Formats: sequence, structure tokens, C-alpha cells
Amino acid sequence: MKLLITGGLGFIGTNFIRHWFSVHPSDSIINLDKITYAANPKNLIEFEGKNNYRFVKGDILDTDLVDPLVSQVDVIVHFAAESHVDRSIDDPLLFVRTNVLGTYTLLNAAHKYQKRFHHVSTDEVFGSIPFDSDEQFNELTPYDPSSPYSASKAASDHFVRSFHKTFGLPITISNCSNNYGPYQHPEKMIPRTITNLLAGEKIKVYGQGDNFRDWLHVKDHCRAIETIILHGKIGETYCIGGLKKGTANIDLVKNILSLMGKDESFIEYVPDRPAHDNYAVNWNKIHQELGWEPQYTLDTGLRQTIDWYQKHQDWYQDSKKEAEIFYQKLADYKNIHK
Ligand code: NAD
Ligand code: TDX
Repeated sequence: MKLLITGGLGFIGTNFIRHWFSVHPSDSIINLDKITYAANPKNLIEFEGKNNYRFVKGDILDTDLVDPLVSQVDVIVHFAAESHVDRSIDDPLLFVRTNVLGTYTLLNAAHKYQKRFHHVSTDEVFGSIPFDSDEQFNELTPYDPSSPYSASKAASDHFVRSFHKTFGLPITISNCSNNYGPYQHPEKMIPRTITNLLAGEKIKVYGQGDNFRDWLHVKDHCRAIETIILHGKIGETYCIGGLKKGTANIDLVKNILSLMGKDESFIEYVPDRPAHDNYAVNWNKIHQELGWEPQYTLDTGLRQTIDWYQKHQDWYQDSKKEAEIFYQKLADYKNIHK
């Protein structure tokens, strides 16, 4: 099979390409990535020069670049996005551009050449689960996005479905919960926490830390996407989530502190994120229809992730500096608007 991966130098794209080559070594991959602040060009360096891997630096909005790439492959797996909720508070238009117009540009190309299109989306499109509720999102949950990020992902999901209904494009969509694991940018909660602690710094907990998430190890997400590409039903959506539902941020942080041998004096409570959601996902459909289930427990996954960041401190130093400059700017914004 020949695959076009968009955003393959980001967190999940990098893990996906590594996973795909480990299971399908004779397949070919073209990786199209703009190399934004979120990418690390060194992530897949060992594949460069191999005859079944090609990296193309470019923008998913560039039709002249995208069309010929799409024409050469069997399937497009679309990861490229602006992915950070906090940055969508700072620059919503960038999220409309990349996540909505970028997806539309790829859909147009896929339609032109009638290619299979898998869209990697998020559980954030469904909005927020109330506190003290054991509700879980599923494929029938109505869309109710809260942030410019989730609104842009929701819009992209609607465009993907519309190309299936209107033009018969062979699509699938996955809506996954929070991922963590190697190669995640240190702006995100788990790597930010680990890398702060490795530097002997305090960790930042938004609000009181009672918002909850459904954490999934990135390798489990990659296996789920692989399963959908190989066995998913055209036109369908699959929700993907972890084994443990509703982990409050404060409990997650305490777990990481304990695994890293630190005490709770390292916790610093900071002003909350506006429109701060809660998430939990019911993944019965992909389990029952396609046989997928997570393999990592949160405990095993966190241990492996902490170990990876400990061993890859050079990998994140520059991006961490940039992330903390961004957070200072966001703190100033929150102070002005409080
Ligand atoms: P990321 O921010 O780590 O990586 C995004 C990648 O896309 C980067 O390599 C970046 O350079 C590239 N990119 C951005 N704009 C581009 C453009 N215009 N043209 C080409 N490339 C561009 O993101 P991630 O965490 O790996 O997320 C990947 C996808 O998975 C996103 O669509 C995201 O919405 C979705 N998702 C993420 C999570 C999560 O927890 N991280 C969970 C569910 C779904
Ligand atoms: O320093 C922090 N302190 C803190 O308390 C950061 C960075 C985050 N948080 C909280 C906010 C969230 O409740 O931790 C939780 C996780 O935050 P993020 O890592 O920013 O992830 P989230 O906003 O939940 O979104 C992630 O999961 C769904 C990805 O970034 C999205 O791309 C994906 O769609």
C-alpha cells in the first residue's frame, strides 16, 4: 500500500509512521509536513534515504503540491493540524486556516483522484461532560465544541462527511481522546509536567485540577487508526479512548509526581483555561466491530513516557523554551481578560 501521511513530523504522525513501517515494512509512505513549531525534523531521520519513504516539506493548503502527491497514493491519513487548545485562544484564525481549509484542500484532491481518506479527529468536537456524571461520548453524541480548536476540528469532520455523502468519497473518521507518549511537544500537559520536573521546576495545574480527561497511549491510537484503515467500514466514524475514564488532572499530576519521586510541593495552581472541558470516550463500537482495544494501562504508559523524556532531553530543549515563552504570553492575556 502507498500512504500519504500529513503532519508526519508531529507527535501522533511520527508515532504512526514508525508503527506502520514496523508492521508493514514493504509499504511506501510520503510524509507531507509544513514543519511548524510543533514538528521536529529529526523525528524520522533514520527513514530518510530509504526508497519507500519520502519527506515533502509543504503546506496542506498548497493545491499545486497536494494534488500530485495525492494522485500517487492509495490512502491519505490526515493528521496535520494546529492541535493545541491554548494556542487556539491566542490565534483562532490559524486554526480555521489549517484545520478547516487545509482539510478541505486535501478532500478536493482526494475527490479528484477518488482516494481513500482517513481523517484523524478528536473527542473535543463533542464538547464537555458535566462534573459528577459518568456520561461518555460515543459516535452518536451531538457536536458541541467549546474552543476555536475543537470548533475547527468539528468543521473539518463535517466537511469530510459531506464529501462522502455528496461525492461518494471513501472516507472514515476517528475521534480520539487525549494521547500521550514519546515525541509529544512539551507544551502539552503530560510532557510539560515531566519536563518541568526534570528541570526541578514546579508544574502548572489549571484551576483546581478537577477537570478530567481520558488518556490513551499514542501507540494504542496508532493501532486503532491502522485497524480502521485496514478493516473499517467506509463512511463510518469510530470513537477511540483509553482504559481508565475520567482521570482528574490533579490525580494525573500526583501520579506523575509519585513515579518521579517528587512531593506535592511541586504543584502550582494557575488561572484556569477559559471554556475548560471534561472528556471520556466510549470505544465499544471499534472494539465490537473491529476487535481493537487499548494495550497500555495509564501506569505502564506513564512509566514508559517518563523514561523516554528522561533519555531524550536534547530532543525537547528548544521546543520547551518556545512553549514557555508562549505560556508567558498566554498568562499576560489571561491577566488582561480576567
Ligand atoms: P502536533 O501538533 O504534534 O503535530 C501537527 C503536525 O502537523 C506538525 O508536524 C505540523 O508541522 C503539521 N502541520 C501543521 N500545519 C500544517 C500545514 N498547514 N501543512 C502541513 N503540515 C502542517 O499534533 P498531534 O498531537 O500529533 O495531532 C495530530 C492529529 O491528531 C491532529 O489532527 C489532532 O487534532 C488529532 N488528535 C490529537 C490528539 C492528541 O491528544 N494529541 C487526540 C485526538 C486527535
Ligand atoms: O500546564 C498545563 N496545566 C494543565 O492543568 C497544561 C498544558 C494543561 N493543563 C490541563 C488542561 C487540560 O484539562 O491539562 C489537560 C490537558 O491539557 P492539554 O495537554 O493542553 O490537552 P487538551 O486540551 O486536553 O487537548 C489534547 O487532547 C485532545 C490535545 O492537545 C488535542 O489536540 C486533542 O484533540
